[in-house]
Amino acid sequence: MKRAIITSALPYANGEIHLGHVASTYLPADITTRFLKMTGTEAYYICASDDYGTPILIQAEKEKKTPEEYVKFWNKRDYDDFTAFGIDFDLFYRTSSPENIAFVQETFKKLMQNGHIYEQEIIQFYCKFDKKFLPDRYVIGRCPYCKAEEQYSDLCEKCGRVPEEIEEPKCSICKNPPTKEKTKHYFFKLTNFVAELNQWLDADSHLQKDVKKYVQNWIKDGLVDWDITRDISWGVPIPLDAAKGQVFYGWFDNHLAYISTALKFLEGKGLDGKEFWNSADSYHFIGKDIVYHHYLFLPAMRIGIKKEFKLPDYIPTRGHLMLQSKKISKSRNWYIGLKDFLQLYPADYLRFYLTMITPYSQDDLNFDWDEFAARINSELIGNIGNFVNRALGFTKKSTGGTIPSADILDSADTEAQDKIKKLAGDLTLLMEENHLDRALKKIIEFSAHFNQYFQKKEPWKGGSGTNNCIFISVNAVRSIAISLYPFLPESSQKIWTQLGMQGKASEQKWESMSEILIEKGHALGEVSPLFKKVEPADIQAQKSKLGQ
Ligand code: B3M
Ligand code: ZN
Repeated sequence: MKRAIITSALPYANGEIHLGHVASTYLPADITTRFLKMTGTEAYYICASDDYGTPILIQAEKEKKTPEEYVKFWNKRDYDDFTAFGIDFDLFYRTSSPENIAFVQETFKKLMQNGHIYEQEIIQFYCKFDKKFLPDRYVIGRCPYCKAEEQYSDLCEKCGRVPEEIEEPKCSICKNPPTKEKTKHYFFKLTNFVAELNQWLDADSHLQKDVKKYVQNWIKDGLVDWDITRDISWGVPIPLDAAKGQVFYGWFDNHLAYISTALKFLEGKGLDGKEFWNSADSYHFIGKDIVYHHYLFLPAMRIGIKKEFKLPDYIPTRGHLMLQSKKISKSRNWYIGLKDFLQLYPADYLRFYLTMITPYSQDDLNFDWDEFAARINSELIGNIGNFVNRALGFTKKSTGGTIPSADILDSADTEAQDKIKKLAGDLTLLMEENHLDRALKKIIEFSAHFNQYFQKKEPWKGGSGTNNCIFISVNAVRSIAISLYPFLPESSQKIWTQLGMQGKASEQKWESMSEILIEKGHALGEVSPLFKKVEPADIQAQKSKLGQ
């Protein structure tokens, strides 16, 4: 049996999940996992909250909570929001788990033994008043490039650059100017891996070509070793006597949680975790802002421990979601929380729209309320919902829901049947190549064909082709239910129930969407409209909320 491990970028346990998070990462990963499971692959979707880092510590301090309490809250809230959106993790764990801490510390020791870690004294900002070193966000000041005030020392949110040295630095806690003190840090020797990283990138693989190209350019420009130490209390402790009070930088430990969480899950099932990992296809779904970490840092660390855990096969990388054509920003309150959205519309509406607008590329995407309404109303409801309801509703009305037997097929019937037979093959190719948007568009095309077929056959006139039309249309509805499952799991199951089928849509074999398995004499279940239209007035209300 084929195996697969799927992960998506680990959300910081630091605030609510919004639409920007789900479009490029969690949704495509969820669709892919559901698809793989239906094809008979032993596939597991693994994720965790990313619990460490200075922003989390600072925010916890502001809210007068311990960092443990703070991340526990967000871990649960994020998980609940994902679940409401139909994101079906096999395990959602945390980077602060005992398993991950042990795994990170072991990995560090191995990297050290293998000559990939060195110590170096560096100068760090220090606050005499708070008696603390001040890494990353603990220092604010003026950006040396764009002169924006009140920017973090590790990132200017105005121009997006990482300041070499921030101007007029201040301690973010007490606002006093910091001093500079010496501290000893550990570095990961990324520069040891240039040859092997190039080899990995050059090899024929499933990695996206355009992403590979710019990573290769970064390597050409020269890599720098990574400072993996932070002088703060919140993080995975560096397991050395000489490093008392120091923890790892969050990007050293977080991606290792892909592995440690997978091992926990697999071993919990009584499987040999390492053996499974190394015999599975691995997928890490990410947004394009963390390419550097996933295409350089992550593989280098795995190579550094002698590939005890194999390198990724797929790192599907997608662009950023904009909202009404403007960059999403939590600090400027320009975003839509996932939880809030789901109070307005069903998860499947959002899954449908986001899939349709998210190509397999790094192009940015745009959430637009008017477009959302138009696509749901015309494509999901006007096309798919319409065909399903028409075919099943007509059958109920004309035969009481019992499927008649087909007679001799005319050319329209044969053409329609051929569409059913070809559907699985067409979709499989697209799904395997990660073109989830194109696969969903194929399903819409399929449904559009059947709307036309139904129209052309005019079964309501009760002519000689009526039985064929019902027989073939109901089977096409079955194909739609199966093919939609990875994308719209709830709606797929609704169609399945209305069809009066046994078992669950999720339990069907993917390939079986191309078979004619509903036989004469089969009885449909209760039939009712699947979807409710999106009302223009409601959309206007949402736009007004955004000041539009
Ligand atoms: N926690 C979130 C981000 O930068 C970060 C991802 C970690 S993936 C190992 O998008
Ligand atoms: Zn201070």
